[in-house]
Amino acid sequence: MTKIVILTGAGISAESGVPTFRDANGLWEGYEVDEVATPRAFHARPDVVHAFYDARRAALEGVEPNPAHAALARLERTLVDAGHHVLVVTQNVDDLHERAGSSRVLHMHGQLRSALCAACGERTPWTSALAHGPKCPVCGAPELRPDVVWFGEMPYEMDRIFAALDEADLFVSIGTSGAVYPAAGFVQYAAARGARTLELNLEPSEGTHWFHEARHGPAGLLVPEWVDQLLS
Ligand code: BV8
Repeated sequence: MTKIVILTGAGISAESGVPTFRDANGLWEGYEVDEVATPRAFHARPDVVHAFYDARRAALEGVEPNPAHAALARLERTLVDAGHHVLVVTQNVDDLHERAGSSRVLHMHGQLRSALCAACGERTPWTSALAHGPKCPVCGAPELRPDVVWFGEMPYEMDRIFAALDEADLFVSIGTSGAVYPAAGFVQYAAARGARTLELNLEPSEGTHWFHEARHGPAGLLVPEWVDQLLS
């Protein structure tokens, strides 16, 4: 039985038309992290932070999964049916993995299509804007925030992620710059516990030297190629 953990970042959604963070014309070009992706920013300027996430949530209406997402869904279907384990740990807040058919997906940095109530802590599926202060459907407080993990906040599902990394035979990192922790440290953690590690990225990431193997090119080409190779 084989256990595979796949970490994905903004690069896997780039060919779907979802902007990455640190590429040219990336999200951080238009905004400073400190303006839109910290609790302090939300407390100081909730309007600016809501506008940033409302625009990204709305943009999800116009994008589709690409061949990289589809290949990972095919990998999960084929291997899980054969009794193996496949887990996608995504830093992305889009729902393209799920829309492509992946079901074993952990969103460690949260999701755009979910609203978190700062008053009662309940989550509600959400596809429209939050800036106008809608009431929490559970407790009624007008305290809904984007259900995403900002800098300085604890990423979600860390226990399940480290449990999967402890057992992984193969750790694959797709479309991430390796700039943000704790995700950027997963490769070292997995390798130290005996996993083979592979990077599939447009260009060498900040942590590329930690990988046993690295292939560089667009995910839409590299990921289907790798899945075909693995399944053959
Ligand atoms: C935490 C929110 C602890 C949602 C995001 C110093 C050292 C170590 C750590 C730190 C430090 N100082 C501060 C920290 C902690 C900090 C951190 O790592 N800072 C960095 C900047 C140094 N981390 C945190 O704060 C995390 N929390 O540590 O909590 C804690 C402990 C106790 C109690 C409480 C807390 C929280 C991190 C999460 C922050 N939230 N996003 C959203 O807005 O989306 S991070 C943001 O950047 C995204 O979520 C994304 O996941 C993340 C990384 O970006 P990537 O996905 O890699 O995207 P990027 O644009 O960078 O790269 C794209 C890549 O794709 C590129 O390499 C490109 O070449 C490639 N590519 C492009 N096109 C393609 C492609 N590849 C293939 N095909 C293509 N077509």
